[in-house]
Amino acid sequence: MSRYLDMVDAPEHVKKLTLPQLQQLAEEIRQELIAGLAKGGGHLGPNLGVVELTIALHSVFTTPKDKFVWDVSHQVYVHKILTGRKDRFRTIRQTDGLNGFALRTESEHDCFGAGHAGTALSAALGMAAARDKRGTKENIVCIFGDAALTNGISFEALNNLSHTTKKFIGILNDNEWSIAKNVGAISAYLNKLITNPRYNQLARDFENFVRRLPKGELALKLAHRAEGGFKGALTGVGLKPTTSLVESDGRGGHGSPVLFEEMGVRYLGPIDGHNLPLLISTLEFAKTCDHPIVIHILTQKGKGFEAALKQPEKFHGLGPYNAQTGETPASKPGTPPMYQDVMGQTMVKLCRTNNTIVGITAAMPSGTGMKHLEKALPERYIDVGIAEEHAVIFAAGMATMGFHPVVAIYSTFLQRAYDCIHHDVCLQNLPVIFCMDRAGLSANDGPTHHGLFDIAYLRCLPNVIAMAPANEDELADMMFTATHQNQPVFIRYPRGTAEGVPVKDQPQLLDVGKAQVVQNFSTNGQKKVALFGLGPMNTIARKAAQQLATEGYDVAVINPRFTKPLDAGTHEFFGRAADVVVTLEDHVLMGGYGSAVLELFSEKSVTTPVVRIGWPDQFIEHATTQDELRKKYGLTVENTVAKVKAQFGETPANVTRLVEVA
Ligand SMILES: Cc1ncc(C[n+]2csc(CCOP(=O)(O)OP(=O)(O)O)c2C)c(N)n1
Repeated sequence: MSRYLDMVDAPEHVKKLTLPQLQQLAEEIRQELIAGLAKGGGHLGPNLGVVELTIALHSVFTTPKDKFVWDVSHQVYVHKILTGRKDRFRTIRQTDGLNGFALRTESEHDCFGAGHAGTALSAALGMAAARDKRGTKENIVCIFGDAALTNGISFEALNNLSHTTKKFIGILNDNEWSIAKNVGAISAYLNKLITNPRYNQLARDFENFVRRLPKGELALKLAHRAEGGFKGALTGVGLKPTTSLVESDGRGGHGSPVLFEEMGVRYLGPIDGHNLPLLISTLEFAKTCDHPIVIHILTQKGKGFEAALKQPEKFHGLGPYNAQTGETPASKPGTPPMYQDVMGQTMVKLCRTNNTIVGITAAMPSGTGMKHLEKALPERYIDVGIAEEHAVIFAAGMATMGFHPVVAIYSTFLQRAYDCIHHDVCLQNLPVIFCMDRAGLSANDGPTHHGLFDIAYLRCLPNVIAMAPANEDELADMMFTATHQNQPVFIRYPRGTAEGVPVKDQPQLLDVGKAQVVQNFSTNGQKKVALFGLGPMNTIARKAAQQLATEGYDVAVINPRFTKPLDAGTHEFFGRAADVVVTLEDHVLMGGYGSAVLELFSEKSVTTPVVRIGWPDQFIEHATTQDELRKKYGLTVENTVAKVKAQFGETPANVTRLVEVA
């Protein structure tokens, strides 16, 4: 039987379908999401939750003229399917395939790219302001999750909204989940709002409007069929605001308990986010509003897939799974642990013996491994929501009171808190410990998630100790060492499985600012090469050393451990002793570890040539695996060997964009 999905190649095709056909389309899209992501994985749960919403949006509005701005934009798969990318959908997050997020360069229907949370309201408001200034009429629709409201930027935008434009449509997609269960007062507030029977009635202007629509009576009937509590039951309802109109000065209703209305934004909801006719009617209504409006919809993360409904956190984003059962493959015996789990388990260990330590996450208990602490010692664990800036300043506050807070934030998300790192932590020299996961590539996520800049953005700040472990045991040692410092400490480590090195029961103190000589020169070698492999690149350095040794090179391998303070003595010693120095880092070359070595050599007048291997000055695309990107950009054993040989004039330089010679 042919599917409606097969006939939909563009948003205008959605508009041609009748309501029952759209409902059938929703079902078909769900099946496509479940089957299509099974092999490569992706953000299944969030996308299953927005199928009806996305269909309704494309039924009512017309992109690219109208603009849809998605917060985080991990939930745009359905939008991609409906905007001409259906045939490439199964390539999502793979090499040369669709990106997993909205991307301006991918489609004219993606008006604003994202990957980090909390940006959509500001971006959409900027677009609305621009539209008003140029006097055009397009609709700006901003879709944001309940967890986006744990983020400060969202509130900065809301604060600015009613003073900026009269025409703005916000859709609050409330499924009660961030990646983990949503936390904090706003989450509790939304919960109160949707279980408050006072709102269990339709606003008169909305009702009158809907009644005039062709299928309006049906939508109203569905909307009125509200029985029992909203939360969980997801019965269709359109809510009455406390005051139906915004005051003439742009402010919300007086004394309104509704947060949005106090911000001068008309609130409508909550409505069942899976009720297609009601969604369509509500969006049609929103289109006619001449004041900013937020529609609060209730959706279920993972709707239509039992396994995802049962485990919303796991199915927020995952790797391959069985499309029938939702089961995920067990890891092969002998697979090393994930860095994030070593970090979480080490936290538990450290907290048990040192009661000044606490763990802080910004809505990422699983991704950072802090869930281990949450489980073992919940009183030592704090989830602040998607609020990286707050997390950092909060930690600084705790540090002033004698605590050693460990803030676990992905390298890429920590960028948002740079001023807090500078102004609140480093300037006051406070002993906050930062565990920066995903330092390096997050291959299938792509440029929004690669953590390639932290060495550069941290090493210029005074008071910083910055380290990078070469394996999981060293990560534990570094965390332990960090708890003995009285200044800010940053530890960067990569996504995924570690090296398979046994982790000692009791971590050891490391000498701060001291590199580890993994392998020294032998005395009789001719061509001397010093390989400085930072963090996970130390493995590549060791392998390259083995290969070079078989070809008559005398190779030393150094694990720098610290990018700040740099071990000046060891670097200078090997710099002078070697004929060629190679630095390897999983970081951009500009301003990174290799740059630090060059600065040192310049100061010390070490003139040995330095080959730097790292990422070039460009945003790195997504790909199926890290190895593919490393190969493409030359962060490999082969390229290291080729570059060394080229330095000795032994083979022509194997041209790779990555490698620079100083
Ligand atoms: C600045 C930042 N911090 C953390 C994340 C990780 N992250 C991605 S999606 C997400 C939860 C989003 O929840 P919500 O907005 O409610 O959308 P849902 O997935 O529930 O539909 C988080 C914490 C991020 N993308 N950006």
